[in-house]
Amino acid sequence: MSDYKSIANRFCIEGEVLEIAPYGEGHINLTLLVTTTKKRYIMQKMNTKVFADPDSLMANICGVTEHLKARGIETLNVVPTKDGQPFLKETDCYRVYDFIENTVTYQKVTDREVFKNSGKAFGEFQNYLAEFDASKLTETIKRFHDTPNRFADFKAALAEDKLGRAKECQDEISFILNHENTYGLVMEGLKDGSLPLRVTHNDTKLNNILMDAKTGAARAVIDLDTIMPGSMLFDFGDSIRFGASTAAEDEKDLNKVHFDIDLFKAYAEGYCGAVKASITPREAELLPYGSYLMTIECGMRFLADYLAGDTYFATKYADHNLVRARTQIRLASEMESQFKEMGEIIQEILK
Ligand code: ADP
Ligand code: GN1
Ligand code: MG
Repeated sequence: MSDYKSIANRFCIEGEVLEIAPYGEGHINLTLLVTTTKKRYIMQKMNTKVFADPDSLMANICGVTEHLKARGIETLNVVPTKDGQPFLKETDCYRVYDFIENTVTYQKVTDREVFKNSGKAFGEFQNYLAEFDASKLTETIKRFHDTPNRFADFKAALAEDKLGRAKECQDEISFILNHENTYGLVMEGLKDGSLPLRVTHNDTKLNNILMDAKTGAARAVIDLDTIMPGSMLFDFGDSIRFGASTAAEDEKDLNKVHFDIDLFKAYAEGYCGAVKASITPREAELLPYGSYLMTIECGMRFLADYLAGDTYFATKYADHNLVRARTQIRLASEMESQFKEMGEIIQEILK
């Protein structure tokens, strides 16, 4: 605590620090809740292994949050250091945000309406980003949702099999290998222009949005680290991957894990309602496939990290990444058999 306290005190925070404690369920940054005599803050040790250029990353965040604030939209408020910098850059990098009070994040959808609200909020967020000058953005992680490239990384981790773990997950490995011919569609569409390149959030899981604790309405989209050019299918798909499931991302009992098409519908109602004016027919057609793609991509990323010795995602126990990979594979395989029904839902909402 005392180290963290001295770090917190290098920022323009109000009051005396009373307590600093780990907070939230993020997989990438170390998130701490700082309580002072006056208010609360979120302090994060930034993951500079994942985000190698923290200066550009924070410039993106400052640019986007200023853009949103100018439009009266609630967003993260970056608390500067006492030297007037947007983050502390030493051996480790830290940043501080105001804690957005009276909000909650969900690790699992408990209420259809809340999920629909999150869809509306992510759709509206997409619209605000469309007004943002993309040339001001740095690509914080190259080829972030380039699924064929993620597949190449997966195969490299498998070939190395550093810890001899491949023998424990042969079925999961086969599933990922056997679906190779389904990975290219979005990247091909972006390349040949049949899908528009937009500015997207790229990490639209439900715990990256703060919902009002009383009303369940969306208050603020957070975790702005991966805002960069991408496809709308990434944002829609990643939300479905995480939220349209009957269980948490790391549920161990696979019998509890199912793709819930009614939750898909709830999210689609919120999201498509918000992007109706800008979504292209091809994007609309691919929303079901995009959901599958983001799910299987995440599954191969978890599995690759398991094979590589858990160096990327934060884990709480030895086979945490394998457990996560299994839920994603289960969901992807259930989605695959429901493309037709999902497509009909989208057409109905957009007509
Ligand atoms: P990661 O990149 O590791 O996912 P996030 O930025 O998403 O880190 O933060 C992790 C969690 O901390 C979020 O899911 C949310 O619950 C909480 N959180 C982050 N920023 C704030 C904030 N400004 N106010 C309230 N809660 C926050
Ligand atoms: C990570 O940062 P967080 O925990 O919101 C990851 C996402 C994955 C997600 C899986 C920068 O999201 O891409 O989909 O875990 N973020 C990064 O839960 O890799
Ligand atoms: Mg997060």
